Formats: sequence, C-alpha cells, structure tokens
Amino acid sequence: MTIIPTAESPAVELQHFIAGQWLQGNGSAFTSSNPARPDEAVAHGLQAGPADVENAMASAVAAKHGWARTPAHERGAVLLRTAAILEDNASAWGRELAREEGKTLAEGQGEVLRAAQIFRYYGNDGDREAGTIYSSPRRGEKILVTRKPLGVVGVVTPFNFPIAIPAWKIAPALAYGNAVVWKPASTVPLLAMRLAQALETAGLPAGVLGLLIGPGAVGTALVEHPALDGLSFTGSTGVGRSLAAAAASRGVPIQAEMGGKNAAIVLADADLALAAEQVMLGAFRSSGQKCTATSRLIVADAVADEFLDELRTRTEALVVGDPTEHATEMGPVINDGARAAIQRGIDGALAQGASLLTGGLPYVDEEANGGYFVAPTILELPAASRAHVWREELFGPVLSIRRASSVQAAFDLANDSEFGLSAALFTQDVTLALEGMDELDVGILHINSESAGADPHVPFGGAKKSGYGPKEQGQSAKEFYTHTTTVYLRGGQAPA
Ligand code: UN1
Repeated sequence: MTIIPTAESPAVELQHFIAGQWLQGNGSAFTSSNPARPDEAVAHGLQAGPADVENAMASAVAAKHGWARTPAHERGAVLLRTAAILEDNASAWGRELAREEGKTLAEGQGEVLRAAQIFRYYGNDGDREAGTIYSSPRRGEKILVTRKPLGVVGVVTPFNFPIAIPAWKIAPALAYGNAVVWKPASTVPLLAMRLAQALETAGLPAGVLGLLIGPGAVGTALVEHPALDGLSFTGSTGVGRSLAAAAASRGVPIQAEMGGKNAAIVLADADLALAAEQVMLGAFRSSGQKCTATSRLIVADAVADEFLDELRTRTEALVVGDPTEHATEMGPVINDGARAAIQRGIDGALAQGASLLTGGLPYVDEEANGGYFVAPTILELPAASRAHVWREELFGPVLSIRRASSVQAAFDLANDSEFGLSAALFTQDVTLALEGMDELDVGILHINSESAGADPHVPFGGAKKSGYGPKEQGQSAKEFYTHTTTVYLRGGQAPA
C-alpha cells in the first residue's frame, strides 16, 4: 500500500531501535493511522520480525553487565536528562500523542509531562536505600541484603498511555540496572519512537534499550527467549494470562496489569455535584480507555434520580470531536474493532432491558471523517442484571448503572466483579469511608475522587483478576526489577 502523507502531517517512517541504531524492521508492512481521521497515516513501514527480536535481545545481553555496574547516580543522570527532554517536547509530542491515540491535547501533553515526572522520580532514586543491613547471631559478622538487577527485562505496553505506562516500566527497570527490550502496541509507534529517541539523546548506552514495534508475536517471542530475565506487561486479561503462563513455565518473573471493571459508589450523603463531576471524568476521559476508568456506577436509591440528572447534564455537555482541536473534551476510540465491540456491548444491554440515559447510537458527525467516535453513553440496568456491560471491560465511554438500597448492598454490588483494580467511593461520612476501605476488594481506592490516576511513588495494581505478580511503581517497582543477595560478611582474618 502506498501512503501519501498529507501536506500538513506527513507520515513518519516506522523504525526500531536496536543496538543503539535506528533500523527498518524485517517483519510485515504496517500503517498506523489517526483514529479521528482513519485515512490519515501517522507512521508506516516494516514491523519488527523474529530476526529483530534476536538482535535486540543479543545487544541487550551484551549491554546488561556494563549498565548493571554503572553507578546508580550515573544511571539516574541519564533518566534525569530524559525527563528534561520530555518536558522540553511536551507540547509537540503531546500533540502527536493526541493525533495517534485520540486523547485530547491537554491529556496528551499532560501524559508526556507525567512521563517526565516518572523519569525524574526514578532518576533521583540513586540517593535512596540500596539494601538492608542486619545484625548477625555470630560474633564478627554482619548480614547485608543487597539488590541486583534481574538482567534483561521485556516490557510490553498498551496503546492507551503510549508514553506514561512505558515510562513507569522502563524508568525503574533502567534505574535499578536492567537492560530493556520494549514492545509497545503497534497502534502508537510514534510516541514509542519519541521515548526511545529521548533516552538515546540523554546518553543511554547502546543496547541498554531495544524498541521493537510489532504485533503480539513479538511479545510472545520475547517471553519465549531464553535470555529474558523478567517481563512487565500491561494490557488485556487474555494476553496477560497467556504471557504469565509462558513466563511461569520458564521460571521468569512477571508482573501483569490487566483489566478493570471499576465501580463508582455514590452514597446518599455524598456531595452530588462533586460526585457527578468526578464520575463523568472517570468514565469519559480518554474515551473510557483506561484500565482505571469508571465503567460501573452504583448509586444509593434515595439520591439516584437527582444524581443521574446531574450526571446526564454534565455528560451531554461534553465536546466530542477531533482531539487536536483545543475545544475537544473527548476524542474517538482507538480503532474500528474497538468501536464495534463497544457498540455490541451497548446493543446487548439494551436488548436485555437496559434503559439509555444518554448516548448509545453510533456517533454521527459531518466533520468526523469516518473517525472511530462513540458517544459518551450511560445505561441503567434492570435490577439484578449482570449483562455483558456489567461484567466485561468494554474499554470505551460506557457507564452502566445499578441502584442500591443500602450501604452494604452498594459495597456488594461493587465487589460483584472478577476484576478488582480500582474503585471510587463518594461519601462525607468518615465512618462509611472506613467501612469502604475494609469492604471494597480493590487494589486502588479513591475516596471522593475519580477512579483513574496513579503516582510514581506509591504502588499501582489490582486485586482479584486485574493483576498478576508484584504491583508497579514505588517500592513495588524496586522489588520487581531486582533480586536480593543475602551477604554474610566477616573480616578476612582468622580470629586470634
Ligand atoms: C491512570 O489511571 O492514570 O492501562 C493510569 C491503564 C492503567 C494506567 C492507568 N495501567 O489504563
């Protein structure tokens, strides 16, 4: 296929970063496109193939020892320079992110700055503790627990945070001395190339980072590679489980962040205006394409009608459109397959008796140029309904509602899911907030704020089937990307 770039935004040539060089791939031809204007190519070229995986792994193996022995402060300096480059380019790269992923300009720029913040956090980690020293039961001895990198880690990342999720895997992996081979989602190659470019410019030695843009087979080849020492994955539950099984069969440590079906719970005493604003942001920011997005709402009977009115009004005021326009508040979803799956979920719920508060129909706009738009949609499910939209992650701007007759019923409904990533609880009563902390089976709980969001210094990850293996970020990242050596240290002379 020949791609003719538009004059305004020429398509970029797909390149992979292997052994410190930018190379064409040896896989099949691929074009990524703007989800708001699918006829506009963003990047095109050859994907990575098996020989590229071999080369990236071989150069990572060759580089890992030198990087592991580089002082943590020097490694940190590379990450701090990367942070500065991300900050300098936040506006331009944020715009590219909006164009290739579909989130808004503000979210795109915010995400590049968030990646910078993550690199800055881990760049400063050389100053933090590097192990523990214990006393020994034996005279003349101390016991030290030191940390060492795993070696070569694979990083497999999704489309929905093209630079922040890679940052929160790659920054700690590098900070703690690992070499990284990274396979981003092939729908967002441009931002992946930008991040690798930033690390290269910041002085990362050749081979310490490999970037392979390609299909799922590249991730499978990574996890099956005999030289791989660890794997960090974020994406769908199905892929996460099969990578986890492959990693386990080889004894390779894995962290897998997978789906969510996150509930917002609005209790009768909540500040309804605050709750409506936060639920709207949690459900529809980034078109609901976050594993932490609010996709279920449980509202106390006593305030349900008033709350839903408020929520509908705010939702209908959202400006949906081309994400590269400043006024836009919600863009498209990533591709046609995603849009079709979301539409099937909505249609299925309606067929099972759900009522539509707003949205639902395929989004039609003269200006939309065939973009993958879905209207922000709110569905109220009949009592006791466990429709597909209630159980399964649709990864789109769809919120399903059920009413609860008591606080306990609300918590039970929130826990009625195989997933347990995050939840948002709205109440002004500290007793009920404490109750929610005990009752809600989630890895992340927001009390009076939306269900999405993460910070680099605290653990991120889910309970139940949302996560597998150690959590991400903060101290958990250090624990995942290193192993410990327990050292029994005595002096070198025989006692007199
Ligand atoms: C956020 O809530 O800001 O894939 C981050 C995801 C999550 C990241 C969420 N791993 O959506």
